[in-house]
Amino acid sequence: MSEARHTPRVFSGIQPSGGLTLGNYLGAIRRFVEMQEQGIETLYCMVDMHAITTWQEPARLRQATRELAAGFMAAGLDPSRSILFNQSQVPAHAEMAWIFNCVARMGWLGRMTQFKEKAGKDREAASVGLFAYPTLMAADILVYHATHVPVGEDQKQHLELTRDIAAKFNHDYEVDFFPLTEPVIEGAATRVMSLRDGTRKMSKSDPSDMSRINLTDDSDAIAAKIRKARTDAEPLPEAMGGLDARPEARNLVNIYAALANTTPQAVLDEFAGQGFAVFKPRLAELAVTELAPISAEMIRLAGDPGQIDAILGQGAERAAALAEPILARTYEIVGLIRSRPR
Ligand code: AQP
Repeated sequence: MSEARHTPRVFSGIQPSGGLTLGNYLGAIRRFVEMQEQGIETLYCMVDMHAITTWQEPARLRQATRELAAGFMAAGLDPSRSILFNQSQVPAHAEMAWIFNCVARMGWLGRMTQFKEKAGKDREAASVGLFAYPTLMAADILVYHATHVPVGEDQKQHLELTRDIAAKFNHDYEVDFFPLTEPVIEGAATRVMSLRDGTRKMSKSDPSDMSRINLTDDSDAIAAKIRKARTDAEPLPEAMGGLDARPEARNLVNIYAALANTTPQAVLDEFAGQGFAVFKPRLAELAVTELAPISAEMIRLAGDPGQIDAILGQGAERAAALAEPILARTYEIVGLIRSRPR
C-alpha cells in the first residue's frame, strides 16, 4: 500500500547568504506567495544550514536570516497561513539528510552543476557540506513529504536528484514511502540574469553589486543600476526570436514582463522599434513601483529582531510536528531504533 502523501504540500527555501535579489523575488518568493494564496499548505524555510556550506560570518548570518524572514513577510508571506522557520531549528532536516547521504551516490552529486560552479577549480578545497548540499535539500523537501517545490530554473537539477533519492529509497527498502516531488518552475522570470552579463544568473553572492537589484535598494539605486545595465545599441525587435543573440536585452524584457505580470511578447508589442533610452527609464519606474513598498516594509520588520525570532520559533515548532512522524517512520523502515521519547 502506498504510504506517500498525495495531498498538496508546498516546501521551498532560500539561503540567508546575503541580501535578497530581484532574481530570488521573481523566481521564487512571488511564486511562494501565489501558492499561499491558493490555500495550499505551505512551508517556507530560511535554509541557514545550506548557507554555511560556504563560510559565513556568524553575526552576519544571524542578521541575514532575520532579514530574509522580514523579506518573506514584506513580500506577502503571512506566518499565520504559511509556516515560516529557519532550517537549523528543525533537526529532522539534518537527521534525514544523513540517511539520504547513504542513499545518494557520489557520482550523482559529482554531476551537480551548482557544485561545479561554486567549488570552482579547486574542488579539493570545497567543504564536504557543499558537495552534499543536494542531499540536505532532498531532506528539506522529503521530510515533509512535500509534493510541490516552487524554485527558479537553476534548482531544476537538484529537484531531479531529490526524485532520484526518493525513488532509490523506495526501491532499496521496497516501500512506496517518499513522493516524487514536482518542481514548479513557471513564469517569465524563472531565470533572471545578471545586469552586467546576460549569460550569468543574477546572484546575491556576485562580487559586483551592479550586477543585481537587491530588495533593499532604494529608488535611486534601482534606477542607476537599470540605467547602467549592459545592453546594445539595437532597438527592440517585434518578436522574441529577435532577442536570441541578445541575452542582456532579453533579460531586461523578461524582467519587465515579470514585474508587469504580462508576457515578454506583450512587452515587445509595446516597445518594438524603441531603443533602450526609452525602455530603461520605463523599466526603472516599474521596478521602483513594485519593489519600493516591499523594501520599506522589510526594513520596518527587520527593526524588531525579537518579533522575528518569535515567529521563526513558532514556525519551527509547527514544522517539527509535521516532520517528526515522517522521520520516525523513515528510521523504522531503515532499521534504526528510536525509543527515546521526543
Ligand atoms: N537569478 C535568479 N532567477 C530566478 N530565480 C532565482 N533564484 C535564485 N537566483 C535566481 C531562486 O531563488 C531561490 C533561492 O535561491 P538560494 O538563495 O537558495 O540559492 P541560489 O539559487 O544559489 O541563489 P543565489 O542568489 O545565487 O544565492 P547564492 O549567491 O548565495 O548562491 C531558488 O528557488 C532559486 O532558484
